[in-house]
Amino acid sequence: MDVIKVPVVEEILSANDQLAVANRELLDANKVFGVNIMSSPGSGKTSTIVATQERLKDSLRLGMVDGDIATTIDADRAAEAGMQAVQINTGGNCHLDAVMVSQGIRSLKLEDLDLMIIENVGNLICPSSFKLGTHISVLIASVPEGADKPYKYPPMYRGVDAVIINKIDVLPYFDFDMDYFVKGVEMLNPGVKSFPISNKTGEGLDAWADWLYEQVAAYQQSAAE
Ligand SMILES: Nc1nc2c(ncn2[C@@H]2O[C@H](COP(=O)(O)OP(=O)(O)OP(=O)(O)O)[C@@H](O)[C@H]2O)c(=O)[nH]1
Ligand SMILES: [Mg+2]
Ligand SMILES: [Zn+2]
Repeated sequence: MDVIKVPVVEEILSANDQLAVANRELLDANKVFGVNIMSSPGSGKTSTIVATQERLKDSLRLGMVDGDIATTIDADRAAEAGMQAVQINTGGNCHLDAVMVSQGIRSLKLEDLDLMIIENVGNLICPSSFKLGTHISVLIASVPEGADKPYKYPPMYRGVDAVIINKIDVLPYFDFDMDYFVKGVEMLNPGVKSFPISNKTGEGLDAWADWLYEQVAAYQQSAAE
């Protein structure tokens, strides 16, 4: 009896992941470093992006793709700060996917950018499940949310390249156990870079912006070789 050979496809990419690869290729073709910023609503994504622009605008050209269910409030804030900005209204969808990001980055002038920051929809559950094609992803936690969030939303903390803990100016007013928070993050994502910051006082923002600048510089260096 003839043996029928069954073809084995080792890595089957979902439609989303295929588009994420295409997004990455488009960014790379333009030597643009992509960052996906995720957090729950109101943790300080837009504030941090605008503060990052203020610190890096003399050395890098920054763009922003903002995902929100409605309004252009956040993209307007970024544009006012001098960034190329595009707003994606997801029409009720609670995360960005690679299709939406593809449309977003195609409406930016990528040749005029070094760094493209995606502000994901405020949500601590599903954004982590959708690859977008960025080079790194960053999670922002904030003090008022409580120190137990890594334990309660572990997938969001697992894959990220950096964790920002924002609103440290309000630490005196909340029972936020920083050791407990750090322990949870470390358990899920050992050795991940973390940045305690305050957009209110500016504390910690230089360290974050310097680190991000180094990531972009290293990327552009390797792209030039
Ligand atoms: N005290 C304090 N307030 C902050 C800080 N950062 C941001 N905020 C405030 O927190 C609120 C939300 O900040 P945003 O930057 O809009 O947060 P976001 O994550 O972009 O919000 P969504 O896009 O709606 O999910 C605003 O009222 C900010 O002024 C901070 O470091 N300290
Ligand atoms: Mg925002
Ligand atoms: Zn969702």
